[in-house]
Amino acid sequence: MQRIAESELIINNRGAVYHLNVRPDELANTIITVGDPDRVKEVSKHFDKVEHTLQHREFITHTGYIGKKRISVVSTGIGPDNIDIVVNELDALVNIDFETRTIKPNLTSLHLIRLGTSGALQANIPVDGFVVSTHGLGIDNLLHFYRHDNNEEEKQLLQAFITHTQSQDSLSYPYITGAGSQLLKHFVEGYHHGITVTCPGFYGPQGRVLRLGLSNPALIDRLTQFRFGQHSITNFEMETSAIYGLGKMMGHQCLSISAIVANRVKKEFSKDGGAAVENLIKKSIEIISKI
Ligand code: R1P
Ligand code: URA
Repeated sequence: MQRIAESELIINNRGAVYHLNVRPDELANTIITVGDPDRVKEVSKHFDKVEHTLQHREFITHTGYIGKKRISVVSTGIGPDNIDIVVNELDALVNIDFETRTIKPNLTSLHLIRLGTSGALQANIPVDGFVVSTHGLGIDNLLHFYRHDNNEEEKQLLQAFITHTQSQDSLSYPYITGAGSQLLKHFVEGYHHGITVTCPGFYGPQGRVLRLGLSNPALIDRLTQFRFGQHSITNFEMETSAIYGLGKMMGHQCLSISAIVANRVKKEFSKDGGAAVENLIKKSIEIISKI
């Protein structure tokens, strides 16, 4: 079995993985990811017991229990580049033996559930509502650094998206990955479902104009208008496509759930985004603790 060199998988003096500063024994197999480091404690305050509290840079991890269910909550910071770090290190923690630096013969499939915020792209998805991402459609470029493939439905959806948005010339080639089906089925009542577009920025890439002009001002309306069979684009944010893409390639079950803080069609912003996120955490963690 090939040994993974010190320069490729960096393990610190504590025996913990480089960016997350987490050791294999300090991580649960059910992991909630949040963008905002301050949100970690808003999740772990629902734990009956917190076992481990760790931090390095913007990556805070709390691991504990709700009843008998062991759960970790990890902050990712913002964007697909941070997700590259977080998902690779979470996977290494369970699927690479840190002593021998070799891939374990029996791989572990994690449950990775993002609880984040997002902007809605449909008028009927209200501010303060919740969206579960059936697919992560990336207009960032992270997944193109990995060998990846799509099933037939994903290929057709992607082709329809490229034709509809005419996006292949000016943007990075889009990519798409479906949600983890074992998780998706648990989050139905009280959640809207739809395709989530992941952007490599909050302003220009999400069609926001402050002082700079946009290269493709029609893009945001085209996202709203896109249809493929029953599918439409409900929302956009900055992590889902990267979590779904990397997670699926590694054999993990991934789900991204967002509290809608902005509605870009109605030009509304939540009056209390903190309360919306708190409600999302309460409702979702109750379900997560029983899966
Ligand atoms: C932008 O404000 C951030 O909010 C959303 C986006 O994906 C991006 O990370 O998610 P979080 O609230 O989880 O950070
Ligand atoms: N997060 C985003 O990325 N976009 C929004 O509009 C709101 C939250």
